[in-house]
Amino acid sequence: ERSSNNFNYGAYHSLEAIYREMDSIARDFPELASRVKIGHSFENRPMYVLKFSTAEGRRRRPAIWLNAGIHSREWISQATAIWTARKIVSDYGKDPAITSILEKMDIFLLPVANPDGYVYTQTQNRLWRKTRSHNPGSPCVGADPNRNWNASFAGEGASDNPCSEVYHGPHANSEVEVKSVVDFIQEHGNFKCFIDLHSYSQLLMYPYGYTVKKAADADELDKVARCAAKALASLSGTTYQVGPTCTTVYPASGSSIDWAYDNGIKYAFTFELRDTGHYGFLLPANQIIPTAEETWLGLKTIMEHVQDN
Ligand code: ING
Ligand code: ZN
Repeated sequence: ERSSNNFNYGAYHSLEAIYREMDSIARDFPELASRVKIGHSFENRPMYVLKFSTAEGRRRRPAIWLNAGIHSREWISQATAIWTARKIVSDYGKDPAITSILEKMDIFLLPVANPDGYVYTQTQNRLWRKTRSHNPGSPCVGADPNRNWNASFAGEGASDNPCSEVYHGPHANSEVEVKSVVDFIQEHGNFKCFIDLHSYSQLLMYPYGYTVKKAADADELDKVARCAAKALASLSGTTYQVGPTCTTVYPASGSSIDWAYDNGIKYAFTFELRDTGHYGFLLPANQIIPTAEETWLGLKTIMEHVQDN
């Protein structure tokens, strides 16, 4: 029995509510979606992904990783991700683009990559960014999970001070939330695309963050990103700037997309979602659906390109 339409996609939700909705999507569309536990957080909360696949049996199709909520205070990211999950199951078989993508590839979507941080932003400090791991010898808590990947770890644009917002952690993959994703992706072995959703600034970026050197595939990635930004803007005129991380925002080592790219996942992108700073991290809930709708057009553009290449 179809459980619900009682999840309000135009509101921000607790971790528990998001996890329940993921389960509900999987139960509504068992042939298409399943909820998979890929690990747990520092405070022992489960990390769930939704797997969308039309493959028979155990065949491992080329796959797309959609990552969200790695920085807990960027709530539009988690909210856009769960909306996207419902959009995928609703549109499969109706929208030829997503239908064809799912005939060839699997999609894995992680809506809350930093569950402890997300709970903390809802209960203690709305602007918490990092994980909630302990730093022996320091009163400060957490590491920046987007400085903790094994890509020029502890290089430029990261801090070795545990009290910094961009503390890289004691070693690469020290954060169990990052390690869980790395292990899953490596064990799977056939990811072609990695997209990380952040906020805010309305940017669409590709590697590198750790160097100003041009990535080998920069020209292709730039072209794809420009097409995606154009598709996104076509809905209601929201403009995105496109470019490599390092020169578009700032130098940043140990990021997810640089790790993905250097490990053979060519189509690696970061979205910085709405807005450009008026509300910043505190984007009003009435912008969730408009943001998710336009972002979906950008995501589809990228995924269609991945499918054809
Ligand atoms: N911005 C990103 C950050 O982690 C970024 C910018 C994107 C860095 C991609 C590295 C790679 O700092 C926010 N808002 O978190
Ligand atoms: Zn972020």
